[in-house]
Amino acid sequence: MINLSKATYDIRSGAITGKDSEIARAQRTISNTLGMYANTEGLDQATLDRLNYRVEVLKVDEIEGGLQFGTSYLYPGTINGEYFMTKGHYHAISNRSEFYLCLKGEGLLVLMDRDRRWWTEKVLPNSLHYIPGDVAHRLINTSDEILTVLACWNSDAGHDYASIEEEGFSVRYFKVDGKPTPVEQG
Ligand code: PAN
Ligand code: ZN
Repeated sequence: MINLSKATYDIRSGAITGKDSEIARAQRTISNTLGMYANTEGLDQATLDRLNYRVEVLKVDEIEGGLQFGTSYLYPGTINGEYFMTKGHYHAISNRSEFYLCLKGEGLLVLMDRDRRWWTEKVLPNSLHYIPGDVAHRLINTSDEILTVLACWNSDAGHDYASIEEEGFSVRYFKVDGKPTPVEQG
């Protein structure tokens, strides 16, 4: 059981502090996430080594009724024109929902239901997003700064990445003439 008496949350930066043993930190470089981009030809080593995103999450018990709390930091950039993004997932217990709250940066939250219908919500400082169960979700950074997003979700939800790895999202976003432009994938 986690004791949060020493944990703090900096609402400006998203930083979670507390006992190291109670905070999980993970990061993904572009080389870790290559498979999700449409075109990865011609990338140099410096690009492959860039940070795509990192997360900080409190290590709470993954029990029914529990809540998970974390911050995602999505870096700015494009891969052959496609904006940096998170892997995206459904929840493993599919009906589990989630809140996102943007602290800094600008981007899009791409949402997709089980029938592959997609829609987006604009993510910008203080925007609050409710992600219902059975909806896949992915963040896209369309700005030049780190997109920082607080997330709170059912701690037993789990992450189903495999469905997205196999089928992808039904839309991708590219920077065309400086603007986010959707390209439907079917
Ligand atoms: C978020 C995400 C986080 C990283 O905390 O896990 O933004 O994205 P991926 O998990 O898709 O790599 C969340 O949605 N948790 O459920
Ligand atoms: Zn989620």
